[in-house]
Amino acid sequence: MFKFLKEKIKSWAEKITREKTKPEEFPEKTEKEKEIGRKEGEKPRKKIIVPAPEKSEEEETKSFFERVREKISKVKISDKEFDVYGEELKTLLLENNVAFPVAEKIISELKGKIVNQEFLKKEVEEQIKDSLKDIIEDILIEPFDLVEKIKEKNEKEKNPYVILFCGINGSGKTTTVAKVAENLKSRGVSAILAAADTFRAASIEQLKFHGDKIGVNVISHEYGSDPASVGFDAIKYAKKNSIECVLIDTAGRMHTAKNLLREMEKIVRVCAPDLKIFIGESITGNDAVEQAGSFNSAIGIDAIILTKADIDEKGGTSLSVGYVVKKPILYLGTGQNYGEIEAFDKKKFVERLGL
Ligand SMILES: Nc1nc2c(ncn2[C@@H]2O[C@H](COP(=O)(O)OP(=O)(O)OP(=O)(O)O)[C@@H](O)[C@H]2O)c(=O)[nH]1
Ligand SMILES: [Mg+2]
Repeated sequence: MFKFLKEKIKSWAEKITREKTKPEEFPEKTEKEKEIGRKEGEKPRKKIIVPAPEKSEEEETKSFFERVREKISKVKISDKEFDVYGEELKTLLLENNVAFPVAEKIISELKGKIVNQEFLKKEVEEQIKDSLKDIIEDILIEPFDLVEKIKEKNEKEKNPYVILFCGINGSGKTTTVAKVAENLKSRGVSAILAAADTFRAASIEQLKFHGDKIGVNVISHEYGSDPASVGFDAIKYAKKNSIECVLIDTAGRMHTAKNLLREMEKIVRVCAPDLKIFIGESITGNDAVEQAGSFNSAIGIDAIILTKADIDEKGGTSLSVGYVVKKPILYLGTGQNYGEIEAFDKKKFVERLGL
């Protein structure tokens, strides 16, 4: 993820320390001067060989300090200098699917943290990395534990916890519903699935196939029936049978299709879900950010799951989508099998960036 970020920071640190070490008042020797060992026009000096005097202990110590002085001496990064690195960083972030406002925020915060601060030369690289790490950890929203939320509601209201999954066509909703249900089951939470995608051909069979595989019941109606009533019936069934969590799968819909978003509003009104999860593909960058924004305006999403993280080499979607809609990423989908879902972890994310 964030290809070349580590390498970039290393090269900046090298430039920053090198440029500050170069003594401006001593211009570089020309090739000829290097060859003859003196300035052009200067008379050659006689070589006088003086035997090296014995060094006292004090002098040894002094030269040792001289040697380390280079390493521990300090540098400051100027405003002008930072602007060059800032531009490079912006390009790198945008190339890695980071949304524009997020890239701008990272750069302005990094500027605030490192410009005109004194750093030890040997620590420049680490300082830049640490600053970026703090900024990125701050941007990411801390996810909550789903099982805790479910148990909380079950205990307080003696009612099932209802989760609605939404997103555009093919983003991975149905697969994720099955993954989450299997994950809940493995953690001792009973679940039921609602086949509220009554629109796409074979969608009900697809969910039933998953339900059979993971051993979780599926409530379904006919194709073409009202998706809100499928969700409603599933909740009724869960209440009657003391099932702790209802997961409602919905039909994929473009975030720009107003009528389909209105249908989504109806499902929300009828089913009153405790959690509305937007499912986006991590490979799509700005598109996922835009989709999350539209679904959020239409129904007010509470959390995000990004699928296909296993085929995402960039990583910028994770950083941008939560920040733009101010909602946490709960899980990353990391493959096509049920077990291939992992709880989103901020620390792990920055580690993967090499920070
Ligand atoms: N590699 C990978 N593939 C995934 C992941 N999640 C889902 N898929 C695949 O993406 C494709 C679409 O998944 P679905 O779950 O059917 O997507 P959907 O959003 O329900 O699709 P519609 O109902 O048609 O809108 C399938 O081939 C899944 O196997 C993931 O985390 N990684
Ligand atoms: Mg589906």
